[in-house]
Amino acid sequence: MRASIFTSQIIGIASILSVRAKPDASDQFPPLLDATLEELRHGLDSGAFTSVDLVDAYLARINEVNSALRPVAEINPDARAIAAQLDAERHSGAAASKPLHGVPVLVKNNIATCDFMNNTAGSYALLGAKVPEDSTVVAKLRKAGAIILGKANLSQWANYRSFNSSNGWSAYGGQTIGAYYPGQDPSGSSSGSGVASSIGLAWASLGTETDGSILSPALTNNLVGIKPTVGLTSRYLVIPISEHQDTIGPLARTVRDAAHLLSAIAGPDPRDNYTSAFPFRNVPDYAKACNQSGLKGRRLGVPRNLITTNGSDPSVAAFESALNVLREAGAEIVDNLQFPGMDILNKDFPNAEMAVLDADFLANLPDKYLSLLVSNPNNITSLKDLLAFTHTDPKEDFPHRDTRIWEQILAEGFNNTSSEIWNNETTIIHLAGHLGLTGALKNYTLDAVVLPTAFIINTAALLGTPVVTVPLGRTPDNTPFEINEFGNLNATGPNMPFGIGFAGDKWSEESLIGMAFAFEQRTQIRKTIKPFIQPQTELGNIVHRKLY
Ligand SMILES: *[C@@H]1O[C@H](CO)[C@@H](O)[C@H](O)[C@H]1NC(C)=O
Ligand SMILES: *[C@@H]1O[C@H](CO)[C@@H](O)[C@H](O)[C@H]1NC(C)=O
Ligand SMILES: *[C@@H]1O[C@H](CO)[C@@H](O)[C@H](O)[C@H]1NC(C)=O
Ligand SMILES: *[C@@H]1O[C@H](CO)[C@@H](O)[C@H](O)[C@H]1NC(C)=O
Ligand SMILES: *[C@@H]1O[C@H](CO)[C@@H](O)[C@H](O)[C@H]1NC(C)=O
Ligand SMILES: *[C@@H]1O[C@H](CO)[C@@H](O)[C@H](O)[C@H]1NC(C)=O
Ligand SMILES: *[C@@H]1O[C@H](CO)[C@@H](O)[C@H](O)[C@H]1NC(C)=O
Ligand SMILES: *[C@@H]1O[C@H](CO)[C@@H](O)[C@H](O)[C@H]1NC(C)=O
Ligand SMILES: *[C@@H]1O[C@H](CO)[C@@H](O)[C@H](O)[C@H]1NC(C)=O
Ligand SMILES: *[C@@H]1O[C@H](CO)[C@@H](O)[C@H](O)[C@H]1NC(C)=O
Ligand SMILES: *[C@@H]1O[C@H](CO)[C@@H](O)[C@H](O)[C@H]1NC(C)=O
Ligand SMILES: CC(=O)N[C@H]1CO[C@H](CO)[C@@H](O)[C@@H]1O
Repeated sequence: MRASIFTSQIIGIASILSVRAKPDASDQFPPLLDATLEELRHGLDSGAFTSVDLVDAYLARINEVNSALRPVAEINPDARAIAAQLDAERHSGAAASKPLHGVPVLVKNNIATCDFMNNTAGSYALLGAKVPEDSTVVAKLRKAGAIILGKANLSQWANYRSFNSSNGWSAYGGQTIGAYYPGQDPSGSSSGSGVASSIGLAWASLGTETDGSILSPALTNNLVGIKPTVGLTSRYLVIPISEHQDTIGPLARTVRDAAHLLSAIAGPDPRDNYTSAFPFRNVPDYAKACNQSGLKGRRLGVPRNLITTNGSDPSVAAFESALNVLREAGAEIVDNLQFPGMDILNKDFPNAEMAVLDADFLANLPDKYLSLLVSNPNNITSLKDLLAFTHTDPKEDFPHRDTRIWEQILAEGFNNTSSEIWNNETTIIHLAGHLGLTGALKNYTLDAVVLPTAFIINTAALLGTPVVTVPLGRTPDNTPFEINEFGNLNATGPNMPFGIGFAGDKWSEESLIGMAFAFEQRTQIRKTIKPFIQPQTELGNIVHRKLY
């Protein structure tokens, strides 16, 4: 941690200067733990600070905590130069049309950037490999004016390697740890994106989800997360697991900020054919959906059989109170629904999802990523190559962390054109859809379903449908801590955040964001939950140091 005496000396000296220079400048330094896009843009546009200041402040904050928490795997060596260029552009008036102009963002380390940063999914196998261009979502971020500050650590291979690893660990980035309790399991696989956004190491971050990897770290790290409809955001040059389920989305501190980030990355892309189903003429301005009345007149279903825990689970207790908030905001709660298909799926077809993911990974990893590399120093062109590399390089921590998912895939030998896989897909759509989410939305004319987020993740993953999660509460101070299965993190304990999830049909993000916003504005739970560790550097320290 930064030495606090040093910080306070700088504040002490500089605040005198700032009073002389610009009486209200310090009012324009939003605390970086919570700073919103609106606050950052206001400070940048009014000249209270520059994008270079902002990059310097975030880099200092990362340096303060990264050895303890490991959320960041790489820093963009160009970040400061890009910020300087954007500062110059702002002076020439070009910033107005770019919604994220000069604002630093982190991206998960499976989303490729065509610059000096590596894209490795946390493995040494891909270190030094080069992509032909930016991933589509990163190209869009740059077009919107964002600064790619660095790469966020993740559960290695987005958690598609081992049956016995830990959330947030990768060979390349080390073990990510959550900021709300000593040794907190950060959840995964977008672990670094979650921890970094939660304590203000950037404005916001991108994660990816196949089954829970945005929503779970978002709820665990006291954040808003949007898991978009599969096909709303392009997967081009993002290291895949499954074309059926992968999607890229924001982890941010407010619904409005997450909405801004979603609009920046959404839209059709000829290089990802799932985006050809994009139904809108233009990319929606999702921030416009943030409406205090977003819950008014909405019909929200509660599929009780998905809550597979009892009433003493604090997230369930908080959810019961939240239902009253939703009612008071004008929503109609259609309670005691069932998704019978999810019980059948869990009981009779427990391996259906993994059969599809396995077949997809085998086909998609080489075709949609490895074969596109323009430089591939370790000659990794197939899952077989990757397995061999991982078994021989000691940094990959094998066999302490196994490779059983890959061994299973290669032993099964099903590819994505096998009829068995097609049968699994149709079974999933029938059970999770017709006898689950899509059936209930239709049968009861619902706008969405609502649950403690953890319980809706799987249904939405199977169907490729969207979910927005918002902070709902935290575990009480007297919660006993419990070690995770791998034995290196606290899986439960006091002060661990959880969320409420709004789930709807494909392409219903605007409506879900409206509901999430209306809930967030009425409850403002994020700010009541405090991290036990956070960096101390603020914009004032950076700006004032320069004045001095
Ligand atoms: C990317 O990896 C190479 C090693 O192959 C390393 O030299 C370089 O510093 C890495 N880039 C960044 C931005 O860390
Ligand atoms: C879990 O929390 C306990 C109590 O705060 C702490 O002593 C312990 O070091 C933590 N465990 C890990 C693995 O960090
Ligand atoms: C994309 O291509 C796959 C495989 O050819 C196909 O199954 C899928 O339906 C296509 N998606 C769209 C939205 O066209
Ligand atoms: C918010 O929603 C209400 C009710 O649907 C609508 O009348 C109002 O115009 C909306 N406000 C904004 C700012 O979009
Ligand atoms: C209820 O859930 C809590 C928290 O998950 C757990 O500690 C407790 O053992 C459960 N009780 C029963 C009766 O299942
Ligand atoms: C199978 O995977 C290949 C390689 O990514 C892809 O081109 C093809 O469209 C996929 N087919 C199906 C039916 O998913
Ligand atoms: C990769 O392949 C190239 C060309 O065949 C070869 O020169 C190089 O030694 C290989 N690298 C590794 C690490 O096997
Ligand atoms: C993980 O699995 C491997 C292979 O099954 C085993 O050798 C290793 O001991 C396991 N590690 C842990 C920490 O359980
Ligand atoms: C897929 O598997 C079938 C047999 O299961 C085989 O005939 C076919 O060639 C395989 N296709 C690819 C692209 O590997
Ligand atoms: C799912 O795929 C597996 C192969 O991984 C196959 O054995 C099984 O029959 C399939 N299940 C269904 C419901 O088709
Ligand atoms: C919706 O209605 C259909 C037809 O009555 C029924 O088969 C299905 O189970 C219902 N789905 C849900 C989730 O209620
Ligand atoms: C930017 C940064 O701090 N990267 C670190 C991430 O974690 C690995 C493993 O602990 C370090 O080697 C990197 O320096």
